[in-house]
Amino acid sequence: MKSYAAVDLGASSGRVMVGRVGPDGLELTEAHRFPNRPVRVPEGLRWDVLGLYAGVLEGLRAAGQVDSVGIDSWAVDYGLLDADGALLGNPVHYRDPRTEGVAEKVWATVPAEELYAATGLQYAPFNTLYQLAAARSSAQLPYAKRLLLIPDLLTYWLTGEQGTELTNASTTQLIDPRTRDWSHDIASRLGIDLGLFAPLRQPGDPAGLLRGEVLEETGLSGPVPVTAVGSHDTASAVAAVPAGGERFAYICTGTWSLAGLELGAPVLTEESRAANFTNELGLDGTVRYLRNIMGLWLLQECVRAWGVPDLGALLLDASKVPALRSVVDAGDAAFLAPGRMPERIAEACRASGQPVPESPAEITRCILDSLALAHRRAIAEAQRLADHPVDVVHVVGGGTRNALLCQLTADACGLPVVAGPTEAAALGNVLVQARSHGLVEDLADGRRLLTRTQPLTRYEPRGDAARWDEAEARLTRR
Ligand code: ADP
Ligand code: LRH
Repeated sequence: MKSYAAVDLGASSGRVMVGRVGPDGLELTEAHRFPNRPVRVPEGLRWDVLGLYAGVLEGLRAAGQVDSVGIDSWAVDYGLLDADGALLGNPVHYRDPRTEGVAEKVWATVPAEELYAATGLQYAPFNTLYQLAAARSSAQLPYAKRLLLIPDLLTYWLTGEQGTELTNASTTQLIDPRTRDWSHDIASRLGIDLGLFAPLRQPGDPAGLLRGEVLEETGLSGPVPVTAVGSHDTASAVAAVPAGGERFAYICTGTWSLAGLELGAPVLTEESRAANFTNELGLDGTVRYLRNIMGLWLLQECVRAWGVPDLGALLLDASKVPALRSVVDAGDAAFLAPGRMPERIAEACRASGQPVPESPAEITRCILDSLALAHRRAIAEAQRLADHPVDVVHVVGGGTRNALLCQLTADACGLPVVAGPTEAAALGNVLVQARSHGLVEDLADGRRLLTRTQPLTRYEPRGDAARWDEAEARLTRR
């Protein structure tokens, strides 16, 4: 039996989970959970990365003696280090408005079509490439000698060793998904110095040992290795989709909904670009072909505005509101920024000539119907664009605790939904560590282990496709 600490930092909370893996099974327990609250300072929206690191240390102390540690987090964001290896300022949050209008300037040098053909990444204003273009005019960038993506930064603080883990590097928009290496051509045309990045690491590679000070602070006895995992949380979550075979779609539901397919090669067609599908890199040569949907962020922001303490009661009330009265485009980047979410949703309904939801239950229902609709659209389009049909949709992440969302997703997609595991990213993180110790053979073996050991719930579609078609038409005819 081996124990692995999986540090999983989502946009809404961080957790340190312990996975115990042996010949007969896998058991996951939570050692520590802490909120991840972005902070608004005069310069903009920032991550409290020192607070997160403190949460990681506290979590490792609570985890107790482990055989290895792995770290995954949300994508695209980074810290800059100076020549002494010290962090230059708080990492900028991907919802910070500094990238507004930047993409157009980038496209004047490398047209959007060429950028997609070379990197396979969907357009999102926060891709690291656009963040770096926005940072060019900052006073800080000239002092930066190293750029570490968030999980790599925390790994550096834990071990003193620097690297750039590949799955997360693929969200920078500076990686070629065919070669799975840096796109030197794109970087040089945009004046981005790839020397800022530490050498690439593959999931499973060693990433150093916990430093003496860290051992002291956490009460662990060394040596404790840190293992590079799929450090993009979505890469880890997809690795933990308990699917057999290839005919499955997945939705990683949390702050975001990431809906799509696992493929053996990227889809780089112009049609795919126009549909804004991304090709992020996964474990073992796989590609995550998916679309970003605003996800439960919409609900999180409303709950924050309402100060609702009991999500369960709100979801129960929402389940009694008539279905599909009003829907919004849950893929719309207009919902990216924080603030005024109930009003923004109401305004979107009014603008599309639909009834305006008013009570928290009505707005919640509108959000869940809209998410299910966006899930349906993403999965249907992904199958068509990749020519890869599926028979089942796997839902993983925090949204698996929302039975209404899972049922609506099954109804909207017209496919069975298998919900679970909830802590998929942590489980994917554990599986990669277990594999580097020879306890799991490959991706398929890890998935079989999860199917055997994790609680899963199945939702059958309740066939009313025409109602979903009609709701979709309300959004597309605008
Ligand atoms: P992230 O990793 O992006 O921080 P999570 O995967 O932890 O997100 O999912 C968080 C979301 O899960 C919350 O926004 C909430 O909507 C949902 N969730 C968490 N607990 C519950 C619950 N008890 N019932 C319903 N939904 C829940
Ligand atoms: C989910 C996630 C997603 C990215 C976003 C920035 O946590 O990593 O895959 O697109 O954060």
